[in-house]
Amino acid sequence: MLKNRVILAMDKYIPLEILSEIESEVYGLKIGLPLVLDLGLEKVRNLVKEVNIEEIIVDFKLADIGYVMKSVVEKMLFADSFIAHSFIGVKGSLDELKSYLDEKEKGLYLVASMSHSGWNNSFLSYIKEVIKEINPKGIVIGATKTDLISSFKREFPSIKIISPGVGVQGASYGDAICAGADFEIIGRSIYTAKDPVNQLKSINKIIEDRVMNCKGRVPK
Ligand code: BMP
Repeated sequence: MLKNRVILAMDKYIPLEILSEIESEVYGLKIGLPLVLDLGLEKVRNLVKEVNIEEIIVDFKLADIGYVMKSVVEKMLFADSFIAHSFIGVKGSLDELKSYLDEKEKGLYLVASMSHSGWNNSFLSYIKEVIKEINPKGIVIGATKTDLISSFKREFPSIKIISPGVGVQGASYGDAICAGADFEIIGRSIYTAKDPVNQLKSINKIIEDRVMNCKGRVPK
């Protein structure tokens, strides 16, 4: 049985009863800014406390000076990891955030290439330099860019790739994993479904079937 490959993007409130049924079907839970603005930090913290999910990732896509990013994450240490942009550079920014998170034993993900069509890849070589220097736990690459996923996997084999853009945004379930991603981030296709639990189960089945058929092509 393939281990869970889905990170549920929670940008909207999902009741605890549903989350409890989902927890064994997902690898991670990604907390979005809209959810925190809707519920307030305290309610999000309490909700997260009640669920048993391997990795809780806070996704505010931090892009600021080190001091301010630290001031944000220190309020959310109930999470296991945090997502920041990489284009902001290292000195006085990501270097400070990374050492703070290391000290707290928390993970950092950096955005490498976004899923939407307007994302400009001209800065890719700079972004790779930043990734090399920071050596984050993982990177975010849109599932709509499978060639990039494969090339990053070859270049940074030990860095986890998490990939959004699946379902509503157009990529097919399993595409990113076949290209070398570790996890697919899926939000609306699950939480707007009439029956999110069964929808997630069907998605997991599709991913499992797809991965069985692409196995030989997954870059080592
Ligand atoms: P959905 O499956 O509903 O399209 O959600 C995708 C999730 O992934 C959202 O939380 C969004 O913030 C995030 N995301 C994305 O869509 N594209 C990116 O390039 C990076 C992201 O983090």
